[in-house]
Amino acid sequence: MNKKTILQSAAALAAAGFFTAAVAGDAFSKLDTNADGAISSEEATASEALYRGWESADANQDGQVDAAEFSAFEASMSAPEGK
Ligand SMILES: [Ca+2]
Ligand SMILES: [Ca+2]
Repeated sequence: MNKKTILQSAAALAAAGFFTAAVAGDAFSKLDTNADGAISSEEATASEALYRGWESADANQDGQVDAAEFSAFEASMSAPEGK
C-alpha cells in the first residue's frame, strides 16, 4: 500500500470537490455528531487523536475539520513519519 499515492488521490479528489463524508468513512460521521458535514472543535473532543492533532487536522484553519481534512489527517496519523 502506497500511502503517498493515497494522500495525493485524496488531495486530488478534494480539489475536484468530489470528496464526501462517505469516502472518509465511519469515523468521520461518528465524530460529526450534528451531521453538518464538518467536525467542530467541540465535536473533536470525542477523539483524543483528533483533539491533540487539531491544529494540523484543520488545514485551512476555519475552525472545522471537513471530510477531506479528516481523511488527510487520518492518513497522516497512519503514516510512518507521523508528521
Ligand atoms: Ca459537525
Ligand atoms: Ca478546516
